[in-house]
Amino acid sequence: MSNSSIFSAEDQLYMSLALREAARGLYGTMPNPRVGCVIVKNGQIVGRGAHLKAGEPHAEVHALRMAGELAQGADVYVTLEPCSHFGRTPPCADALLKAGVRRVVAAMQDPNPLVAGNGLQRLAQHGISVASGLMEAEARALNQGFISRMSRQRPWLRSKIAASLDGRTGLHNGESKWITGSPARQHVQQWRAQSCAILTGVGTVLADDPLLTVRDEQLLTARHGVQPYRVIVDSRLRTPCSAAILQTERVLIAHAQQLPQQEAALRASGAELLHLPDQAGTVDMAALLQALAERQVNEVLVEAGAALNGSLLSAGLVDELLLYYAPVLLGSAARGMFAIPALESMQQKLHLQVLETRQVGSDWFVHAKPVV
Ligand code: AOF
Ligand code: ZN
Repeated sequence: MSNSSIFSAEDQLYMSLALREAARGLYGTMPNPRVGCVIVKNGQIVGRGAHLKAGEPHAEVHALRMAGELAQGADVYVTLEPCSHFGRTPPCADALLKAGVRRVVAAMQDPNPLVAGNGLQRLAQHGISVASGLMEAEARALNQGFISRMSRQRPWLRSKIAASLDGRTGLHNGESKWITGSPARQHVQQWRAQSCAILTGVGTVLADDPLLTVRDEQLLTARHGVQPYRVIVDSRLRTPCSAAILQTERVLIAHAQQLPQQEAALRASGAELLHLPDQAGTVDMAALLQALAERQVNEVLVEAGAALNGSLLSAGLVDELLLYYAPVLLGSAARGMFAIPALESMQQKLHLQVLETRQVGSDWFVHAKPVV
């Protein structure tokens, strides 16, 4: 393959359009990656397409259909290496060969071990000019969850926290509605909508009785009407069968202790139970994430209290922090953001890289990631 120096300004332009196509799948392609494709012939765009839903055609197939005969001798820009395997759909590499394209430029190799370079290799073996790595960072950013599942066997995990400016998430008595305003809460709907699962703790279920669903109709339609899994970390099975969340579908309860009666009652209330290894009296978080990856969960949004956020952070399992700060103060008797063991030296402080800060309504959004 090749490095970026061989790419022209036109290549950049067409790949950026392919990335824009790919973004159309932000809410709908899971568990598949978001992929876009643009086909260019004699300086004209003759085909474009996006993968929109698992089981439906891949981006290249949509773009080839649009291009028809014009695909012969054309250049193809695709945000992920064309697939070479028979999955729910036949290989895109074969469709491109059949269409007689001249050149294929991919933004990145497919991390799926079933493909992993084979798609581009197959094209090259048939005399097609291939290149990879154009706008790779942008392409990876669209599919961090899929890449994480394929390469680390665990989902990409974001912790969302709404806090006061003094870093408090609720009063000492648990009251927390509402700290941030409705624009911030609408913003969170988008993070929920692009996630395969929302993770919370039983403490939050007991205190707030939340649903953790995607409520925005447009976003839910973009997800083909399917709610994300809601996963409750509940080591000792304290979730009451009357919890509102059990009135919804796709609820998983991750537990460590085995309590056959409660298990049966919760199953009868519609939940699916995931029995996981016990780690110091609570569910082993790494095992939970692995179990979610096995269910093809790419992106997890954590909406939980200090205990769960703290244990995920301490275990090094938090990939991003979505922090919404309201311009209010709750005082030091109120609840904090991360329950972690006391630090004994400033050298132990946890460093963050801030990716973005922005005002959302009257609140402040800080997008950060732990520095590992
Ligand atoms: C592409 N173009 O637009 C996408 C690709 O089960 P299937 O047939 O839908 O295959 C899913 C796999 O195909 C997925 O895991 C990833 O490796 C690749 N996705 N490939 O050429 C696309 N969405
Ligand atoms: Zn494909």
